[in-house]
Amino acid sequence: MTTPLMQAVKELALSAGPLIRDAFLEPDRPAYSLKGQQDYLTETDLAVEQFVREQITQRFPQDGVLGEEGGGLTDVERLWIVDPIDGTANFARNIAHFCISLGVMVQGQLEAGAIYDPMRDELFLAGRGQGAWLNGRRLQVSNISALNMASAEIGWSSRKPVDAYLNLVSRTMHTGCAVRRAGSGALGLAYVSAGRIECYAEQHINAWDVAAGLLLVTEAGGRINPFWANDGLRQGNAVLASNALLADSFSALTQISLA
Ligand code: LIP
Repeated sequence: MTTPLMQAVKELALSAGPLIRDAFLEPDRPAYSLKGQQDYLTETDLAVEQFVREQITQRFPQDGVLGEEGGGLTDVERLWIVDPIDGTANFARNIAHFCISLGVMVQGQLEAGAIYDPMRDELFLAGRGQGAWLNGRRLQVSNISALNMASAEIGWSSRKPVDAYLNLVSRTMHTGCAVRRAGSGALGLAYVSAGRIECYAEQHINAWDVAAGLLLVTEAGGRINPFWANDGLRQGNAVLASNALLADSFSALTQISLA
């Protein structure tokens, strides 16, 4: 069953899709800029966030918006947590692995989330107590129970030291687990919910990268860390999302404690 909030987040994510896709396919696209080391920004990030904000303000004038590019107030009854393009580094470098991510939090609890990959036309949708879905098909995390059969994505950004990241990758690969880094935390979490990988971890990530993805993983039967603790909404936090069978093992490996 789809709730009105799931319907709203789905419609908004899908309506932003053509904006992102057309801009990506635009041959003379303006060059990107950097907000920091390896932290990319494009005009499309700004245009899509502006579009999403306008749609939310029109339809839900009472609601608040926290966006990656424009920030926003967070002490509101209902908050939309917006990443206009997650995987901007890929987008900027003509690598078709990115998405829009929208999560809706009501009184501090995630109620609905959508992640839309406009290049693959894949809509990941979840509602609290309503399950996780991909283009209308119900999702379930994988049932792989051995690390040496597993595949994990471990994200990195310049917000954390390189050695901490390399040590984590080394520890994980020494268990026989395959490690990837694809550059979009939101799609990484969506892939855990779809059973495509067993785990997504990152030593620091922001609320807009993970809001929708964390709900997808829990609604698909996976386990997550308490990302929202210690002011995760405003400061970001470490993130760990895993299938149920390997959650404790990945928690030990990543040293990120689970909820
Ligand atoms: C990105 C995340 C990725 C992280 C990057 C960046 P963006 O989000 O998806 O997991 O490693 O540093 O935060 O900037 O593409 O929205």
